[in-house]
Amino acid sequence: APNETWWKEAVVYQVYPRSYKDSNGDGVGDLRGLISKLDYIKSLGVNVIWLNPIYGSPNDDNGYDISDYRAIMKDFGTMADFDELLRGMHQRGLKVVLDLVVNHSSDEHEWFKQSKSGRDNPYRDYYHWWPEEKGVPNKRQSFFDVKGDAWAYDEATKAYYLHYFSRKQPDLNWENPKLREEIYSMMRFWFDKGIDGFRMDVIPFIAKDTTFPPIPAKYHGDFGRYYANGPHLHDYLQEMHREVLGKYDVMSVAEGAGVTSDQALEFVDPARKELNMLYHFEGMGVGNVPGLKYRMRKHEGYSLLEFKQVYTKWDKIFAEKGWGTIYLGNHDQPRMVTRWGDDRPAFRAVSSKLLTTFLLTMRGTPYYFGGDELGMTNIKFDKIEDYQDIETRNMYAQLKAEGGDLAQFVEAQKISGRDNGRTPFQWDASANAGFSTGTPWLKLNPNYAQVNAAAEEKDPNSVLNYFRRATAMRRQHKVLVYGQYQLLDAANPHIYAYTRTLGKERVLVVLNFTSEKRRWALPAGLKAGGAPWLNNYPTFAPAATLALEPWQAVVVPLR
Ligand code: ISL
Repeated sequence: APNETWWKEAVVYQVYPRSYKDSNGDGVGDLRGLISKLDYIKSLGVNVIWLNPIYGSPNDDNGYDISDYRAIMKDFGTMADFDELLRGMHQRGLKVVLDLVVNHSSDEHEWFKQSKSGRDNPYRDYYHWWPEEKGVPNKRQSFFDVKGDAWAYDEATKAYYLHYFSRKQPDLNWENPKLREEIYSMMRFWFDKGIDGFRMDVIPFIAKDTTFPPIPAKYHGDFGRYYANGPHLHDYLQEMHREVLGKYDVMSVAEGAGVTSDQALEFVDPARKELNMLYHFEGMGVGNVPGLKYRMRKHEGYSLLEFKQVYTKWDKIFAEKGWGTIYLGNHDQPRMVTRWGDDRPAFRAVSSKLLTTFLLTMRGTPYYFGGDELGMTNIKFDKIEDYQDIETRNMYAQLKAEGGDLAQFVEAQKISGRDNGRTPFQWDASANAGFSTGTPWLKLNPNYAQVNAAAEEKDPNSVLNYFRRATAMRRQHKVLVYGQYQLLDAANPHIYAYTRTLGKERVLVVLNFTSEKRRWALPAGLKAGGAPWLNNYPTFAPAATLALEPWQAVVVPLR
């Protein structure tokens, strides 16, 4: 296939360090804990590790509020620990991708302290300030602020500063070339240490129209879409490529918040020399309740037809140039099995395996969220006090102030709350699932007695061992990486089926996305040709009409 590169063939494994493994008993995962698990990670057959932010941070938003871009968060360890971690990963042939959070910093960053100290301070223009004599600035919505206002008033200098996220996350001013040079130099610092790439947090948001006009009506209050793709965004990304990315053999992936399918190639068309990949939000929007705030999602599920349409549409975008990504969960999302599969005991393992099959048989680089290889599920807290996440807490406070339906909100968070994907990793059946000897920063899912790595290690049919077979399969068959994707039976509301084709090699993927048995007739001209490469049930009988078990997933070569 043309333009082969390591990051297209990689399986990315996402580690949320806070919840992975605690080495010192303070209840917070750390780098030494992670170091102790590198052999486990290697055994999964993944190639790239993406770590959520590990930098100096007061943790208003679990590290997405950075006070020192060149230091390691105290809770996580030291720079010496990081160097050892990086060496340990490279020794095992694993590449390391860090989070780049440069739409905003922490308000405790030295730049902001300076910036805030006076209107004449040389760092003033590192952030977006609106002096009060210009009047009240046009409304911007803050995602994490109780009042929903992205402009916070600063009494001392009589001006407002912008923060799209919490008030402790002031937005950086990319119009300022000095700020941009600081960012590039910081990126070079990490690349010179030897890291292999960046995942770029809300990177489509960095560019702003600094006149801050009213938001055009066509956005219908959809701030995320308005915030994305501001003026000069692509100039900045091209400059970043010239100054940094183009000088190293590294990968880059944009968190594509607010980016539509029409805009995606502007980020990843190689001719433009910007980024390698982007992950879109359209898949995560499937099944959302339209018009409702607070990320309320339907409990009764989602439409598989819509799901298939979205992933098929996005595959097509990168069919000729650029490269896609595929994911079903991360630290901002519920656990994939709860959201897209069926997390009841009878179906948890089998539907986790089906989702794993989907992720590893689509074109585009899979981003697999740590813990999903065990089939970890949503925690579904009953009490709002159990949530630690600033998003959930603030949305609750806001709803309370508005006199909204709090009980409904708590129910909805059982599906959509971000802490569902952040509970500590379930290593074994001992106290605190072997995550920590102290009190974990977030409660563990009580199902760790059954769902844990040690138990699954011993069971050849576990979700864990299935994931290992799936990564091995993808490594072995380039058709699964580079092969063309063709959707079959588009109108079928229960079955997701497709072929992948590369030269003479052709393979069929059939996924029964329901908890019932289903029959599925192969389209005319297709004939299964041999033993399945992967199957989440013990048997598979090739026939003109397949008899599929609940959540059955098969990958079978075609003749
Ligand atoms: O913008 C959104 C909707 O259009 C949000 O979903 C937003 O894009 C998303 O929450 C951004 O997430 C990233 O940046 C946040 C951080 O809290 C998340 O953990 C991170 O993944 C702020 O840095």
